[in-house]
Amino acid sequence: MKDMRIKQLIESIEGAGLDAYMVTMDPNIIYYAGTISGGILIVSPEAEPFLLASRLNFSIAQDQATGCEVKPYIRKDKLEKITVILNELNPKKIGFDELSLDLYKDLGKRLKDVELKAAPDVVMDMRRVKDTKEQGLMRRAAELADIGMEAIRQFLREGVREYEVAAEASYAMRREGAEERAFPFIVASGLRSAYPHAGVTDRRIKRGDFVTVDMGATYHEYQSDLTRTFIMGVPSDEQRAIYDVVLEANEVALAEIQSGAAGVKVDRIARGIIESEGYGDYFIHGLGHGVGLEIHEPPSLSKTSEDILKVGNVVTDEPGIYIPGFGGVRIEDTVLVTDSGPNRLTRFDKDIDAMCV
Ligand SMILES: [Mn+2]
Repeated sequence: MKDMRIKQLIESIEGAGLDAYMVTMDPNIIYYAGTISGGILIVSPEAEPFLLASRLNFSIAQDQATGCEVKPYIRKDKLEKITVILNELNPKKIGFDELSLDLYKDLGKRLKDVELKAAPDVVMDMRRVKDTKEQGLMRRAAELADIGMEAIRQFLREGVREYEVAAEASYAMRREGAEERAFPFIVASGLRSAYPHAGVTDRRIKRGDFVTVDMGATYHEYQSDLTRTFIMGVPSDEQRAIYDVVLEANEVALAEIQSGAAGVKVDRIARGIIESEGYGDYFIHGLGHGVGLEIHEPPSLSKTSEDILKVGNVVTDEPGIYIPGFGGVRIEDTVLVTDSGPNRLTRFDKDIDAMCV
């Protein structure tokens, strides 16, 4: 019996002019087959879907997978098993989301007169619009991130190290049910706050520092993404000026995260605010990205985005200003597009007074 999502996938495969499709990315296997087993899901309009799972994950795949027949493979016979299933379908054109170069070459040799075509949109398009159940999971993932950020606010003081800050958030979220951190945390203090992707070091936090914390939680495989910049003590005039600009950009952009809005336009509005205050050269990334089973997925809010927002999309709103040798500020929320406008899933405070510790 084919699951609803697999039925829709088959329509997309046909719409893209493909005879079969290989789903290989773990988040896509979760989405279409309902299992965290990984493996390769082979779908075609002509046959029952097959999930090839490694012997190690065969048992979990059998227990969890819906809408497909599960078969095991071992490393040695993986290529052979894929080839046998695909050859029976007699396809001319096979799409895939992602393939290693080795597998791409090996399959190309074995499947004669078959075109292998990268077609990630075929599987990604449906994932953009979150259904009610997914929205509930993402709401909880966002709450867990808020819990982690609150643990940080309680813990932050002069002299603690960045890695201790990260550990506090991680523990607070996991004891409330987060499965895993959504991605490696960023705790960027002092001059390091000028690095958008700073990681975490053993640096001790000092009075006067900006401390940018970028983190998220995973809940039932769904992610959240939350960034706040704390200020250690009383902000200087320049710190306050930068913080105010980023906050204004974040809040004005939030109101624009509406069904029908172009990703490029929402980015432009936030960027315009930062440019008009003279910090345009220091906003060095896009305004936001989609979130779901992956921490970065379509649609995007950026200078080059071709996306139009729809009800059910979940995107981040994360303007930032990064001044080398001085420091930086980023303020990020995870936002759901609803038919009554933007719904901020991460709820943590962002007024400057609430961020001074
Ligand atoms: Mn983000």
